[in-house]
Amino acid sequence: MCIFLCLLTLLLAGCGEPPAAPRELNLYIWSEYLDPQIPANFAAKTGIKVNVSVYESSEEMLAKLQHAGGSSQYDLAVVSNMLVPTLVQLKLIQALDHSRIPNRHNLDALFLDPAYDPGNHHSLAYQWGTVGLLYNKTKFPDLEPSWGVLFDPGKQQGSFVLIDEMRDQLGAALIFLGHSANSTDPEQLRQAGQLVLGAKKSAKSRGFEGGVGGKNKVAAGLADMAVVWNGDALKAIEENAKGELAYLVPREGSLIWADVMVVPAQAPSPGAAHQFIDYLLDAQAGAQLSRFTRYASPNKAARQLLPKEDLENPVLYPSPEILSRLEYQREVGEHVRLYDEVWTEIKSR
Ligand code: N2P
Repeated sequence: MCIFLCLLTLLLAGCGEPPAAPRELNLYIWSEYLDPQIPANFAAKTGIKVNVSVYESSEEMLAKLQHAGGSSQYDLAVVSNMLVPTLVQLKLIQALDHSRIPNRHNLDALFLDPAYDPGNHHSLAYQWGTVGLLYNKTKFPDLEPSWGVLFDPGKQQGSFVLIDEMRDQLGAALIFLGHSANSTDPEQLRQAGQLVLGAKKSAKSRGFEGGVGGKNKVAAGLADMAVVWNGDALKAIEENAKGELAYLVPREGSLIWADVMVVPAQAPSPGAAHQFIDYLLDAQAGAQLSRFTRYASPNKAARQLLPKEDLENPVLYPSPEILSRLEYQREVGEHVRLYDEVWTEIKSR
């Protein structure tokens, strides 16, 4: 009997192997960008616990990966697609093992083999969206749909928050001036910098906020408008019981961006990271993700499970008219130094 019980115990314990170490996955991601139920479901399915750390700007994320040990601390990061070439060049992320991510086929063709990451060697799409203005439409029912409400002192109407995201805020100014948001012309960038500095110094300015900060200020009534991303705007619009808030893409145009999943170079558990990437690319999980983030899904299988109201909501999925005014945000290679200089100058004055 004893022998039988002992054998059974050994068998159940995995033939006497020491119990497996608790499996964990450290994720680094923008704030308010993951339904907490998703990691809970993933843990129930796989036994892997997801520890979520958040950031509010690409600048903060890059500094963490580059100088603060982030590339050996995190297993998975969700970052702007435009930063992928830089992260590869700086050897901060590793190649993905596609054989462990069969659900990658759920992605829309648009996000497969993209220019920022040929062959998707290092990244797979997470969500995509636009840059625009969240504003109080009760106070400003006829708000001019123009970046001029920030950049033209004659057109400023209410108090505003600028976005603490270098490429997005300078991109908006470049577009207002009629230039490309990916300009590498030093003179155009200087002009854009002057505009942003002027906006910062305006009596109507409520300063810079990273990530969800601007939408939180508008939602709390601490500012009349803010430069934000559409999903965060939609969350604020839907949470505002009085229906006072709206989102617009200025008539001069704006930026369209995508965020992607990457595995940091020295990730402690790259296997778990691949498992979670594959889980997030599942149709059900992908639909759940976009229902929570209020951003558009790059996952065509997931989109089939999303409510019609979401797919037809132009804040979430820009209409062809809006799309025609949007410019894809691209990386600018070594010219990013120009952006950094102009941005540092604005922030320090
Ligand atoms: C969600 C932030 C979206 C990231 N709070 C924009 N790239």
